[in-house]
Amino acid sequence: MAKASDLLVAALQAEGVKYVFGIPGEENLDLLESLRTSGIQLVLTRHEQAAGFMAATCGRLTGSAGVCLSTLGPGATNLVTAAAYAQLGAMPMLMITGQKPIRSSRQGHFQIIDMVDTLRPLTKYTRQLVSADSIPARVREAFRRAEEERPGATHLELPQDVAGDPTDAVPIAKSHSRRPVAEDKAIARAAEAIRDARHPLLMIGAGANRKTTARALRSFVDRLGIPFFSTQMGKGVLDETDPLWIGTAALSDHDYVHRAIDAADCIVNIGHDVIEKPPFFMREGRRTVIHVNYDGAAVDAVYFPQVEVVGDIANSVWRLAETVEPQAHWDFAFFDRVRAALCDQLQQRSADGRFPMASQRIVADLAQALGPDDITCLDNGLYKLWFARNHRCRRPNTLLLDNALATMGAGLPSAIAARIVHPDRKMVAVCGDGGFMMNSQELETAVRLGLDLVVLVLRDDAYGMIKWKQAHEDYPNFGMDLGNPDFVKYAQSYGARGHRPASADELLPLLREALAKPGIDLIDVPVDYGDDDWLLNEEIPRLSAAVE
Ligand SMILES: Cc1ncc(C[n+]2csc(CCOP(=O)(O)OP(=O)(O)O)c2C)c(N)n1
Repeated sequence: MAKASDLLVAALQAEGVKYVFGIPGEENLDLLESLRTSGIQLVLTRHEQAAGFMAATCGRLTGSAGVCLSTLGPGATNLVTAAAYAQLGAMPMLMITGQKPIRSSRQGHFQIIDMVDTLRPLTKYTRQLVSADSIPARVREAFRRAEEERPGATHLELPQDVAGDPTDAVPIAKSHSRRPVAEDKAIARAAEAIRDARHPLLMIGAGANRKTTARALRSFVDRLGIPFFSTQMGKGVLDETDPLWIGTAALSDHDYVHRAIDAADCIVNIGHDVIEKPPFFMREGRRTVIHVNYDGAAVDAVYFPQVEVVGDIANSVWRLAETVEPQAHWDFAFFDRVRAALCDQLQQRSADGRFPMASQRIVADLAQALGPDDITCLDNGLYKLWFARNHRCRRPNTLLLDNALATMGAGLPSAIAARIVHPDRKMVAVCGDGGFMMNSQELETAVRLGLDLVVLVLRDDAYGMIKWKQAHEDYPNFGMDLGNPDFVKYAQSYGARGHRPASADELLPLLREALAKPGIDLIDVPVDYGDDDWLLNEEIPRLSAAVE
């Protein structure tokens, strides 16, 4: 007879799991042994939070739940931020945590935290596995919930005594279900609204970032020629070098894209996820908004779409593309002028020679060094705004950023996971000196796994994003400056290579060289955010307002 932990591992295999990220404790020893003899790879990390970020990123890239593992108590509480990251970011992830024996224990409450309840607000499903025979159904349900729209985090707790229980139960096979599709009448109504508009505009949100939806959107845009913009997490679903692209809603307002939004009389809103800041505020009577999503619109003061197409997004987009014909009265002339002006502005500072470097130059240099399928993983800091706004993605999921929890510390772990999932693609993590140090220990994981990665650490010796906001609000500089290790030596101490350019012109050759070599290369790039406030709050609003 097998034991419960073998059954759990068999159930993971039935779900197609290839990796489990985490740090086991003594309560997981049965499970660890079951993993050892399975085909699943244990990716041992140096912090459970990083393991959670990695599992969530696996889920984000594949659509199948990534799995992470921890012991009870302190290991499990270290997963809390990663649970929030997956849950808010709609990334399918299953957390498996250990627990003391539940039938009898001689250790009092040592290390015991009620993780099932602790994780309740941060998960779609959280259960203790109370018997071996309950494992097949619990695991299947945990995967179903994690992967079903809207995806998110789930949690199973395996107590030490249950893990060793004998069982002859077998896993439940993965089911294949199709999502319901929108009603014909809803498609007809939306089609009519698009036809009747003079300046229709397409918005691509985080929920549109699914494989089949990207294909459907491509044919929608090719057939109808309607210009599009995206939110930060909708980036790359459509090629942003396309002549119909008119920007990313990266700033809250007063950017070029907002001029186009203001001029649109119909916005087809594909896959908007309320977790992202609203890319536009509705005003009564100004325009028709068509909500195309898996679920109905959660209405609030700024979002109350008049037309809803609820059902599988890819299917709705296909059917809309087939139902609507391009209309002679559609007028995209202003959108074209917005796009031309935006593309001009995106060149500003792209070859700037200042050192410490301008973020816009860093974004431009990285774009030159990477191919269209290569992936950039961002941590959170001021530079994220510039990458979201200025970087033009060619393919889905090639700029992995977190505009949901917007946590610091996920840049390096997400790049590690992305490289594991896509060993054929070049991978770059871009972190601030603050965010990098929150999970920099994972350099050891990357070196141990023999991964090829480039890590850019943008060094301003401060928590720059908050320092910028502090200055913008006229507070004196206080509490935001920090010291750093010597990042070159720091990288070397892990067995990675460390580099520090001495001028702006050295960055691009360094990047190319690092990307061409196997192993881990860290590049310490001094960054100058000195006039970002002026650029973001005066220059871009002034230039974008001038488009006629
Ligand atoms: C875990 C976490 N702590 C704090 C914050 C708030 N926060 C957002 S950006 C930021 C500063 C980031 O500094 P750094 O990583 O050095 O990047 P920079 O903005 O300087 O480029 C802080 C403290 C956060 N988002 N996540």
